[in-house]
Amino acid sequence: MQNRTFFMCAVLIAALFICGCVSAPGEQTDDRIWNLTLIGDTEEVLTLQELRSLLSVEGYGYGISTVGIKVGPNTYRGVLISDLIERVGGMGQNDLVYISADDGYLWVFGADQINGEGFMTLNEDLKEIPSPGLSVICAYERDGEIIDEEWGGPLRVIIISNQENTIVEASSWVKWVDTIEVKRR
Ligand SMILES: Nc1nc2c(c(=O)[nH]1)N[C@H]1C(S)=C(S)[C@@H](COP(=O)(O)O)O[C@H]1N2
Ligand SMILES: [Mo]
Repeated sequence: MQNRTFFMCAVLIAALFICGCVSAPGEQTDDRIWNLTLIGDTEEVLTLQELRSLLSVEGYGYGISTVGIKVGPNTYRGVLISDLIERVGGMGQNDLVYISADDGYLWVFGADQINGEGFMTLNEDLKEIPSPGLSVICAYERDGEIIDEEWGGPLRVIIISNQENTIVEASSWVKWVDTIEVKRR
């Protein structure tokens, strides 16, 4: 009888692994269904899984909301917005990039910002400091974990820095990103 119970448990655990309900430690799974639409000279729709297969970058994200609440620092991983834009024809110096979400939120970035320039950066005492290397990414991982919906996941715009203690304004950190569009001017 004991043998039989043990056997049934082993079969159950094996079945859970096979159906993906249990994953091996350190393995990232994110089976959420999400589409990211890129619009430029051409159009492309990427699934979450396709986005995660692209070349990614990592950095520190430390934001401050308009009401003065600091969030971070955390590490974020994602794909450079500039790389995504290249896939649909790139952008000129005068073009703008509209990044939006289904809740109606929209943030407009200039070409310099897409390349990490022209953002205000602050130190821990909220004094303005010269900007270190910044990048604007479409993030899908925060501190090595998938980004939950409450935090703006599965995809959120994050301005990342190579320095842990650099604070940027978080109003451009669009949550639940679903469309990135290049507007020619
Ligand atoms: N989709 C979406 N993204 C958004 C917003 C929003 O209303 N909708 N608010 C923005 C503003 S103004 C700020 S300050 C931060 C707030 O981030 P938090 O909600 O994680 O604190 O998210 C930004 N991203
Ligand atoms: Mo805000």
